[in-house]
This record gives sequence, C-alpha cells and structure tokens, in this order.
Amino acid sequence: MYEKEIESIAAKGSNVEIYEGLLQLTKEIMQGKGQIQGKKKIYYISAEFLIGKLLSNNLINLGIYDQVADALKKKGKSMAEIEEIENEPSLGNGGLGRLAACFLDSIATLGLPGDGIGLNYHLGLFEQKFENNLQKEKKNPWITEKSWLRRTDVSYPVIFGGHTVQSVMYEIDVTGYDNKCNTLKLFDLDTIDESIVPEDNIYFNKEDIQKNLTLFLYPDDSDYQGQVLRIYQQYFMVSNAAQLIIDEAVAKGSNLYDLPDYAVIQINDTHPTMVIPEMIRLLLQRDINIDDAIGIVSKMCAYTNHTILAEALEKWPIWYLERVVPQLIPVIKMLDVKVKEKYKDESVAIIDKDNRVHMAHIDIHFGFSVNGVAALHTEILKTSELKAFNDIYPNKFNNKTNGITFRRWLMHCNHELTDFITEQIGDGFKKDATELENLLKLAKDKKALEKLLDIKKQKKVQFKEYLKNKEGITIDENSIFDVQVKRLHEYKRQQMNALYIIYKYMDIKAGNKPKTPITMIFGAKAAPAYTIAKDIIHLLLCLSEMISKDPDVSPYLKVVMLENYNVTYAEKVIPAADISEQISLASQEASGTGNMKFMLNGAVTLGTEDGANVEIHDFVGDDNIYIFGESSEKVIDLYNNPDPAKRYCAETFYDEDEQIAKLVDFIISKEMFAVGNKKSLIRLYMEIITKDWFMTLLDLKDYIKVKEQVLADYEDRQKWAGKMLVNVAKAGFFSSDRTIAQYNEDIWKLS
Ligand code: 26V
Repeated sequence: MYEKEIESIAAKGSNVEIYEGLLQLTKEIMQGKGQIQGKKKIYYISAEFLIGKLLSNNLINLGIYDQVADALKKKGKSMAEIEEIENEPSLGNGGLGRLAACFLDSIATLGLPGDGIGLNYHLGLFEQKFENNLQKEKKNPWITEKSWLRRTDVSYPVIFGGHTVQSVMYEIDVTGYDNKCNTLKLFDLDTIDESIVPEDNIYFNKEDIQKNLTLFLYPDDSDYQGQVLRIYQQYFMVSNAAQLIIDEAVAKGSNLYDLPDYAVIQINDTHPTMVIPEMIRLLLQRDINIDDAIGIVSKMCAYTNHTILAEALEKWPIWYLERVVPQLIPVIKMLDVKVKEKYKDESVAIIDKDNRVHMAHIDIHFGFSVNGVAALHTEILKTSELKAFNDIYPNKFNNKTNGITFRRWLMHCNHELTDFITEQIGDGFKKDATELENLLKLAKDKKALEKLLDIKKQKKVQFKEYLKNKEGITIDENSIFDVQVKRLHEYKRQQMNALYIIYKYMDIKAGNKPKTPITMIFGAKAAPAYTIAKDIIHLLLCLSEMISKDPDVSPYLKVVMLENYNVTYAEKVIPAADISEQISLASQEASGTGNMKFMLNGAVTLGTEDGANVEIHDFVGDDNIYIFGESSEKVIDLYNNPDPAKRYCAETFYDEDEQIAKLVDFIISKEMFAVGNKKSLIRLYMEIITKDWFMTLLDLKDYIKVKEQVLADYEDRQKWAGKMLVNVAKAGFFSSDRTIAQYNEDIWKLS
C-alpha cells in the first residue's frame, strides 16, 4: 500500500520536503482509518502530554515504517535525518506527561474510544541552555506552519471573573498500533501573543490573560500573579473539556441523567480537578437538581494520584478561585458543606480552616475511583498519606502500576534489539508483551548473549555520534554508560550521584584506576524557581568541567550533562545505557517510568526499593538488579517519629562520619570554586549539611558500596549479558497495554 506515494516523497529534493510529504501522507492515512467508535468514551484530561516526535511512531503504528525507511535508503537517505526536521512538541514536564502520551497510544492500540484533553502551549515548558555552568531558560516554540495539529471549528465560551474568552480546539490524531484512531484535543485562544516573551528569558506580563493564557506549561508560580495564571489555565482546560464531553454525549443520545453511560473522565493528578464543580455547574444550568448533578458527576470521574510530595498537592486559597472563577464558588462551598455534614475530621475537609481549597479532596470525595501508580505508592496512600480517606472509602482505592508503550520505547528507539527479539521468539511480543519471557530460553546461549552485548555496543556508538553532532562532546563507547535522566528534584537525589562522582574522583586521584572507564550521563531540567535544583545542576556541570581538566582522572571518569533533555534525547540515550540510576529516597518516587524504559532496553537497575523499582525487583530477582538504601517504612518513620531525636538529622551523619564529611566538603573546595559559582556551591553545601530534606546522607555510603559492586560485576561480560537478558525478558508486565487493560477492566468499563 502507498508504494507510489512513498516513492515519490522519497524522491523529493530536500529533507524538509520529504518530512512535509511524509507528514501529509501520514495524516491522510490516519484520517482515512477513521475514529474508534463506541457508546462510552474515556476522556483523559491532563495538563501535560509529553508526546515526543510523532512521525516514526505513527509510521510504526500504521505498519509502513519499514517501507518508508527502505524507500529513503534507496535514495541515500535515513529516517534519522528526516526525523531531525520535526520539532518535539513541548507539552510536558516529566513522567506524568509522558505517561499520558503512552496511555493515549495504548488506549488506541486496544481499540478503546478515548481522547486526551489538554492545552496547546505555544512555548512549551522551556528550553534549557547552559551558560557558565548554570541553567538558563528560553522559550521553546514548537508549532510550525505544517504540523500534526489540525485546527477545528469547535469553540466554547469560557467565563472568567469579569470577562469571557472564546476557545479554539486543535486536534492531533492518535493512531493505535494496527488499529484506528483517537484524538488528542488541545484547547487554545486565538489572541495569544508569543511576542510578549523575549528571546533570551521567560519573563512576561502574567496579567494579560488574553495574550498569555496558553503560552507556557507551568508558568512560574513563585508569585501571586503566577499562581492565579495557573488557575486560569486549569479552568480553561476543564471548562472546555466539560462542554465538549456534554456535547458529545448529547449528540450520541444522552439525556444527561445517563451521562456516565457515555463518558468517563480520568483526572490526571489534581490539575484538572475543577472539572468536577464545572460539570456540576453545567448540569445545574440545565435544570438538574444539585443532588442529581453531584450523583451524575461522581459516577463519571476517577482520580489518579502521582505523588505524595506536599508541594505538589494543590491547595488554592479560596479567594484566588473567587477572583478567577466566581461561578464555581457556590458549587465548591456546597460540596464542602456536604462533606462537613458527614465527616467531622478536619483533615478530609474540602475547605480548611485557613480557607484553602484542597483539590485532591474534591477528587476523592466526588470521584468513584482513586488510584496510585505503583504497588508501593498505592499502599503508602492507603496506609499513610490518604489513610483518613481510605478509612471512609476503602473500595475507591486501587492500584494501577504504570507502564510504557513498547512501540516507542522498543520498536522505535531500538530497531536492533527489536529485530534480535523477533529472530529469537517471533513477533508475537509486539501485541502481547508478556511473550518477551520466551527470551529466557537464551539464558545459557553464549552466541545470543554475545549478540545482546553487540547490540548494546552499537547503540552506544550511535549515541556517541548523536552527542558529538549535537553538543560537540566526545565520549568513549568502551566506557560504562551510567545514566540518570529525569526531572531534577532533591527527592530523586541527583546530588547523591554527584557525591559518588566526588568519591570516585578522589579514589582515582589516590591511584585506584577503574578497570573500565566510566561515563556518568545526566539529563535534567530544574523548575526555573527551584533554587536548590539549579544548584545541583551547577554542581554537576562544575564536576564535569573540573574532571575533564584533570589529566589524572579524565581518562577514567567523564561526567556529561545533556542540554535540554527531552523525549528525543531519551530515545537515544536509554538504549545506550548500561546502568539505570533509580535512586530516589524510598517512599518518594510514586512509580518512575524511566526505570521501565531502561530495563526494556537491557540496562541493569541500580536503585532503591521505591516506586515501581519494587516490582521490577520482584520480576527480575536479586541477581539481576542492585538494590540499596533504607526501606520506605524506615524513611517514613524518620520523617514522622513522635520523638524528634529519632527523626533524620543530616548534621549527625555529617559530624559523625569522616568519609561523608570529606565528600560533602569537596563541594566547597578550592577545586570547585575554581570552576564554579561560590554562592551557589555554598548554598547547596549548607542545604545538605543542615537540612537535606530527602536524606542524601542516609543512603550515601550504601550507595557507594553497591555501585562499586555494579562496576566490578560489569567486568564479567557474559554474566552481565545474562542480567541484561533477564531484564528485557521480564519487562512485559510494564507495557502500558497491560496498564490500560487494567484501567478499563476496573475503572472505565468500556465495552
Ligand atoms: C505538580 C506540580 C506542582 C507545582 C508545579 C508544577 C507541578 C508539576 C507537576 C506536578 C505533579 C507531579 C507529579 C508527577 O509528575 N508525578 C510523577 O508521575 C509519574 C507518572 O505516574 C511517576 O512515574 C513519577 O514517579 C511521579 O513523580
């Protein structure tokens, strides 16, 4: 199919013309496939959809990737160079957004009617630049004249305190693997003015909503105007969603009382929470009484919690909401009264005594399902963070361990490994990922294990070339690639990895040269207003510079910080990784999904018993993962012990352990001051020795010990290949197809 069209596109002169030709053809084929139909639809509402570039993925899902790649090859071109033309949509921040994208792929692949609903941020999150070893932020425009976006004539009025704006809806088709299409619906305003943001920073007038509403994802909220802008964005997203959902259901024959037979809404973290009062408000307007309206909406809404971090559990002062969405206040107050009538416990109230509205509490009381994203995380929600709610609604709580789409995270990013697996066990795993287990028959097959090592080497060489072209940095493909790529946050403990680098630097200086050189690779964006996170980036960049200038150490140790880490970078670096760093403080990483991507691509995990690492550990067994650090129970006790003397105290670790003190002190050494910013390094040093809220020093020594073991074990190549094999073979459970099948079975119940 489409041979002629593909050949004529491949014959075009420039890469841009080829890309645009393929874009057009792919869009036409997807349109021709038609939409997945069904009475009831799942609406996945999310502030983020980190979808990545779409061309290759769409071609894979349409089953014409190989055909296109062959046609290009005949003309002396590669898919890789054509992909370079496409901008990566900058519509997400981290795991939560990438999960939403994997879910859309799996929902369509399973043939379930389901659309994503979000916002069309023109300038994305931000583009990260490094200057003087510091993170700088720039706008990240990604929309071009020809893109996957399709403007529709769907438009809704959205009322803000004082004025009404008129939305416009864009769509991006989401094709299932060997299936029809759903859509990602992104709302926007025609009045947005990108020119109010300068070229070299991300500051703009936060009060001009008509011009700025959909400029940025998570605009800086360190001031009042920024916080209010977030509420404007959230309400704009959910008001459009609610109007669309009602319209679509009514068009299919709903009388509104039976809305739950037509629509189920998954609320992705608390950002879309206002969809609950908004939907109730719209039903009241249509003459449905309050109890019926609450009953209808409560049967439609399900909430996913993605974090226990207090800073991320949204609580808005009610007067902020009064200013932005006064029409929701009577509804929210009504919901609050209903809760207070039933439950005296202050901790489950919607409006607290300081007049703040707890968004998660609205979701839990007025949704029918609450889920965590990994077994441990759900257990912590039930027994600790949300215990009071679990006592009231034990049947609402359920676990849905996250997953990743194997189309993007294996078939697209690692053709070599995909081909190897297909040769060994056939291609059934492409539809049923659990078939990967059949690879275990190769556990003693020397040739197959050699081949696995060969493939890893090839991916390392490819990444080396990519990095060289992109950033001018040279790395050694024969070194061990030890990779930590994820958002920068203290709980993820990139700073602990930095302290390991200091340890290794000192050890090499002392004459202990590693058998195989080590390349430590980081990628991370820090939130623009998160000072300590930026200090940690500074530390890593300074270590990188300092070590590269030291001839005693640089042949054995290299530190690379990837600039502007994004989905495209992830697709290149993850297949090249030997070691997957998943070192969050136990209890703090809800799930992690990077951990699954690394495993699937044959990296071995070095991690704590946190999030989905626990389940990865269960699947691969003790011999194929490296676990260190204190347990989540212990950590929770160190936070909450009624006796303050038994709580975590960084100072004690620092004062009582010479080795720890030596490593931490190096942050403010003359070597570091020679390349870095004194103020930033001292601030980070003080933070670690006096506060260290995420307990870096608690696990540091165990981390160093176990990491040394990993590096030693890497030397036995056959044995290491065996570990790689088990990781790939056991990754099947972490397919988002499995996750989505479970959401459907337990929550959505689409037929
Ligand atoms: C909260 C906030 C609050 C303040 C400003 C910006 C912002 C952005 C995002 C969030 C929600 C954070 C929740 C989150 O991203 N959780 C991640 O979700 C992944 C998918 O379930 C999971 O794998 C990660 O472990 C979890 O950290």
